[in-house]
Amino acid sequence: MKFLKKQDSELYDAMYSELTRQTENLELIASENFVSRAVLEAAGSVLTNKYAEGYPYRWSKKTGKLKYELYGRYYGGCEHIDEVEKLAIERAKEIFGAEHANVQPHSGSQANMAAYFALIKPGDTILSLELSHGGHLTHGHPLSFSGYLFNIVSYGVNKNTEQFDYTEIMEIAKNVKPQMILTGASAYPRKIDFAKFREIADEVGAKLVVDVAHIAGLIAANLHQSPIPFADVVTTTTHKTLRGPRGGMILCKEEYARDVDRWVFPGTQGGPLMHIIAAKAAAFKEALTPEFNKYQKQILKNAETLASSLIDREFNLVSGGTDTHLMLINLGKKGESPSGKKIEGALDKAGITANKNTVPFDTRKPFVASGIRLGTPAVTTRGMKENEMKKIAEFISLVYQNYDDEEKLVEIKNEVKKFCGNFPLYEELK
Ligand code: DSN
Repeated sequence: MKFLKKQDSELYDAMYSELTRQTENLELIASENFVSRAVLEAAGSVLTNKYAEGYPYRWSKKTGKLKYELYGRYYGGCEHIDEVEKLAIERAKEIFGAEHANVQPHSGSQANMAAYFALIKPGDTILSLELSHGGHLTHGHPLSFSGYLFNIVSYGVNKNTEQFDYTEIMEIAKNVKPQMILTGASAYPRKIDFAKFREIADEVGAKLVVDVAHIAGLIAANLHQSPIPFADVVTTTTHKTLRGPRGGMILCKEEYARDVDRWVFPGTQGGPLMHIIAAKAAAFKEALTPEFNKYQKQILKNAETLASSLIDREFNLVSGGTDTHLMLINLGKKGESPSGKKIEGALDKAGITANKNTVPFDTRKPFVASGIRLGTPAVTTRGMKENEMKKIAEFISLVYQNYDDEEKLVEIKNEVKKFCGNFPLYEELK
């Protein structure tokens, strides 16, 4: 960052501190990851200079099919940008076996917005997962566009198993008769049966949207059932398990492709972020390699080991464990245990980054919450394996026992820094 350092030391200092934080701390936020240098290069490239409203293709009037050609854009000079977006699209389709991919959504929220608009109308009913049971704000929270524009009815997890009960969800769907059913989650540690959701959607004549933001990498590696054969539209982010730049993407059947495209641009966005689309293309190439497969397998092994080590240390995990990349510690009820907010703060002081999260049937408000969400994608990228997960469980347990002891937390932070030093990250950037 030599130019930035010379021109704007204030900004440089803040950014350099963030690099230090990322390398010295243990990153356990389930939705974060570390991209490769190739992805970083693409994201920080001259492609940020280019406007390219439109698409690198047109829909043929004769055949109704998509045809790559120049002049699908509203700007000149797009001949190279077109190649970049084409690479991203074709690689995305290959990874997921999708009929159509739109790689332009700036984020997962915008991907969701365009997907809903492509399938239903404002005022229609969406049946989606309750936020406090693992859903996402864009799945219907009143403060998000989704809750503002659509009539939202929620399903949750079963009180005993803390997992989906598909018979219960079918009953709710039959009563509600939604126009659209939405599944996928931000904090659900178990696999989701998309075929079951298709059955439910078909029973009530609803469209099915699946938001795979968290588990896209696992799906790409065939370690989780794919929603592609079952969903009308699939949305995702590209930066979580998929390990690309921050951004969104929509995959869909050809019959919805034109509507999806229209609702991304011009429906909800203007110019695509071409540097980010290039970074998506770079990440998608990585996702097509055998190494990526191994990496995803290791994410799961690490999550399993971290979960069982936490259980051995008497932590209570939502649903009793995990079969994905994430888990949720249920700290206990209000008045009987420290809150998620309190433990998140203590972990931060000890150099461990995680986030507070509501647990199903939480007795606290979302900003305080009774849970801590943990994920293994980022630490796995650093090269950590099962033994390190056992050590991480020990760190977490130590923090939990000493959450009010500032001195002890600093001691743990020094240990964490040493531990992370064994797994170099972005060394050449320092
Ligand atoms: N905010 C993301 C997460 O942390 O899970 C979801 O998009």
